[in-house]
Amino acid sequence: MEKIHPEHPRYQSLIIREKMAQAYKQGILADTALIAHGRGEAFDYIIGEKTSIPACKAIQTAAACLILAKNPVISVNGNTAVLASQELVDLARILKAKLEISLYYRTPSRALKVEQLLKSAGAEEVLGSDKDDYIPIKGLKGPRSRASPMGVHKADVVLVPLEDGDRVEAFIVSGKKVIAVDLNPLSRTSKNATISIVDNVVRAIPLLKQEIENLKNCESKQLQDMVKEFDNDKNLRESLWIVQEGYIKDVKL
Ligand code: PTJ
Repeated sequence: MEKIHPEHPRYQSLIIREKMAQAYKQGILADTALIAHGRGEAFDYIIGEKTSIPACKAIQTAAACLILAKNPVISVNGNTAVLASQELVDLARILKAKLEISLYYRTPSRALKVEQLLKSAGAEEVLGSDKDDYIPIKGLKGPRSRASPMGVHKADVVLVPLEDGDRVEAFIVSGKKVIAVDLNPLSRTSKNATISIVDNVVRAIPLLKQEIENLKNCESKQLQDMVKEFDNDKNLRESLWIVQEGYIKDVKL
């Protein structure tokens, strides 16, 4: 591997790319995970690799929603485990939320490796391992329908960084609130979620943690109003506008 210099203008992005490549070689990631990451990188590049104002608004609302939740569950796939396991474990601890492995391309070996990553980041309990019982999520088929009876099935709020659109739809149909983190404001995940954070998980999860600390002593009524007033479609339109602006401002016609 060639050394990446900290002076490189896209240093962080290249370091993350390298981390993903290593995780793929270690068998933590599915092969298509790198394609998914590349799509995320493309959107991130266009928005200037920083958290936008609409994303901040969505993060604040998500924090309020998670504080109000009775049974919050954080769903963890391969990409998010590699990019943010420590932050997800911290978030679960602060919220008393459950961590549940959910793999689109599930194999016993990948499930075990994701579990080990979360445990080495300090997680005491990780649901969704191969030892766990499971009940299929209604409306989904195959290994990705798998869900722990103690996890998302019981959840009122599910945090899903990098989720598949079908699962989000199934959660919404079953009456849960879904908080998504997806750099693509046009994805089915973003469009169907209750609150969509259009930002990179590496920035969004630490900001979410910080915002939960900021809001945790607020009155429930204030938090409820924040969630009620949030308009996800409007917020997504604002994020999309930023994607278009990012593109236009860099092209000299
Ligand atoms: O670990 P598994 O088996 O569950 O597989 C995970 C992947 C990501 C491979 C699987 O869920 C998948 O195929 O995802 P998609 O349908 O390609 O969607 C990935 C979405 O995440 C795209 O809309 C990307 O723009 C977005 N994305 C990628 N990297 C990031 C991201 N969003 C936020 N932060 C990122 N770092």
